Amino acid sequence: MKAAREKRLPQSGTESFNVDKIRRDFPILKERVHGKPLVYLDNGATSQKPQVVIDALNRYYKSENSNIHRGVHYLSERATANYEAAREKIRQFINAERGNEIIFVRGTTEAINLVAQSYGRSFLKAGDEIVISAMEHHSNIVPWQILCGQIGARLRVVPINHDGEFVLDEYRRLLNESTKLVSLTHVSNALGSIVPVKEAVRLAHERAIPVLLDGAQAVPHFKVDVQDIGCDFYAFSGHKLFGPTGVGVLYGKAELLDAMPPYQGGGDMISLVTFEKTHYNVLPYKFEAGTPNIAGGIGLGAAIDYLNGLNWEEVCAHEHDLLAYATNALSAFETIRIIGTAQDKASVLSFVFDHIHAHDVGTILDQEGVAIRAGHHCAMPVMQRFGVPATARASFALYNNREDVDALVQGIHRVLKVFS
Ligand code: C6P
Repeated sequence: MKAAREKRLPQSGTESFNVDKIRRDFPILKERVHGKPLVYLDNGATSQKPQVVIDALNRYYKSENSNIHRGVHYLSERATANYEAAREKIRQFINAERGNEIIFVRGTTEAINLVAQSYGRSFLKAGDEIVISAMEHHSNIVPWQILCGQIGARLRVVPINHDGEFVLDEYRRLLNESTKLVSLTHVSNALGSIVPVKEAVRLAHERAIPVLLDGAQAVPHFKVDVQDIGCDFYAFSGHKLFGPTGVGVLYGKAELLDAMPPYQGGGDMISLVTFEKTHYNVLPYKFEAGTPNIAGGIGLGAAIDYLNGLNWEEVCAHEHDLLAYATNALSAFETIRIIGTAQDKASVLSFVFDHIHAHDVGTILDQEGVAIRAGHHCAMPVMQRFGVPATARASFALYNNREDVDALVQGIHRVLKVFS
């Protein structure tokens, strides 16, 4: 059993990655919590922000604040230019073909709801099927259930195996002439499993089925190339990518976005309004009704600038090393069961004790300065699949180090002592 588990450990590490230098870029990491140094292992929920992002937000409000796309004055033109520059940075970051394929939204949740309500209500009908997987976040379940209720479509669910891996054969079997949309997570937030999305897209496209990918937990950990993957839509949140809250991205292929009706009506998404008829604006503005989160967009651009200064291969190797180190350490505890042992995993370590509730684990760790998440992680079907009410989840980011894992392990010893 132990040997089998060890075989699945990711290969460990990298020497050259300077995590100490990176840590200095994130001021919050110097904070103390309950008198102890902060050990932040809740990056799946939201990541911390480098000083350059905080500075960009301050700069915007201090010397650039203005509405965009509307004013003819200096500040408005400057804010518009910076906001649109951020869109271009995002385009390059995920290698989208065109800037008008990048829609600013509030986050992953809004991006998926946009596709469900705009694409789904226009192009799907009663009897059609939407395929998701058993490891989706609620944000990639509920919007489709709402759509199914509205139009009479049906949700089909690709199972996951005991390690928490996407079962490709079952997926292949589920695709049929009624399947009209596939929507999959790229990386599971509760298990860390990486879904073979390129192959999933290829199989769906053989049947001309469009694919949306939820990249909320993918983009902070490895380079994503939407053209290489071939997906039709890709959604992610700025706040998990070291950027501000309240801003995120929907990437969509221009020909699909063009064919879709607006999601919301209001300012900026129109080119002409009369009481008889409204002409909509061109992409991407057609989907950006109302004053957007301007500071958020600019802040996300600053986060991408920061990430562009790093070597992604080194980032991946470092996070791989941490995950392997933490997996090894937690595997040594007799009473801990790791939930999610996929071969291909990213930066998430979910675990349960056979006799201690995850919330108690989280509370005691917090007293030690260690921030993890405890609960169902907005992925209740994953908990049901593994027969647990909740897990404790440590999720790593590029600024975490082995000392953070050591602090987690110390904290777990404390948990065991309290419950002994
Ligand atoms: N998961 C977590 O702790 P928003 O809230 O829109 O930024 O992201 C929603 C979302 C969608 N998909 C996945 C895979 C996610 O992980 C999340 C957010 C957080 O795991 C908060 S529940």
